[in-house]
Amino acid sequence: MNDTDKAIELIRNAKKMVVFTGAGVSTNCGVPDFRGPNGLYATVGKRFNLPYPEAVFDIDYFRQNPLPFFQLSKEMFGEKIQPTIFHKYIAQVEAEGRLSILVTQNIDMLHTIAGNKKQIECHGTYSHATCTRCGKHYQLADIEETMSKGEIPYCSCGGVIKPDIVFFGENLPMEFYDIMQDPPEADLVLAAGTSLTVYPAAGFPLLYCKKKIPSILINMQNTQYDSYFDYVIHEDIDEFTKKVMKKS
Ligand code: CNA
Repeated sequence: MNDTDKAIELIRNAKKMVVFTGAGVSTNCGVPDFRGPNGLYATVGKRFNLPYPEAVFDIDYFRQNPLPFFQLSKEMFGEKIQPTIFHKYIAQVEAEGRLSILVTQNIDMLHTIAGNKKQIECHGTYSHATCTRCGKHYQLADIEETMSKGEIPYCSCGGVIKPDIVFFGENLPMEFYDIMQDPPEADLVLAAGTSLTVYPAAGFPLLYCKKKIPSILINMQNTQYDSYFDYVIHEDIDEFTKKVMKKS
């Protein structure tokens, strides 16, 4: 059996799967990742006149100049953006009672749209937002029209409304630190579409690798942690998922 076949078998037989996802699981539906071959990091700095690419998600920079973030956000939404084969498969794993926990770094809400509930969006989500001046809470629907034009949404107090996503320089949600302390039980960890470079999130799947729980990484490119995983498959995530779902 080759590594792909072994990984497929492990995924099909898992009863308590931990899944950790990154931007690469959403590239096939048109949401660009950061560090992939067509990633935003190569272009975002120039397009939005940023001092460095990460500034678009840096809280200090956002406080001075929120516009680039909202210009970029415009591109992350749209009616055409729908869950992929992989998102749907992970929702199916949960429906079958085989998901221990899904932790996503993604802010695109596609796992939720696909039907996953047992998940931690460790870098937050666009689904709700908060005024940076008075703290008033908003739902996506309140600011969606303004964001879809790439404009800055303002609160009635005059403050900028910021979607509740985690910027560089901000804390992750408490529930993430809780699972880092006490990781849910698992018989398999599957990391997909992530360069495993953003900490502390990337440390989560590695906890299981260190405990010698069977582990799989599906990612188009090499990562600095490939050697931590039992099976590493450098392939498109949806092409791989099709093989998992194929009737054997
Ligand atoms: P990243 O650093 O951009 O890495 C993505 C990885 O996915 C790269 O190594 C690619 O090789 C790989 N990849 C791209 N397409 C595919 C594919 N079709 N199949 C398999 N692998 C693929 O992204 P990370 O998630 O690791 O970095 C964490 C950041 C990115 C988080 O803070 C996210 O919030 C942020 N981000 C999220 C989104 C989103 O929500 N969709 C988009 C862009 C950035």
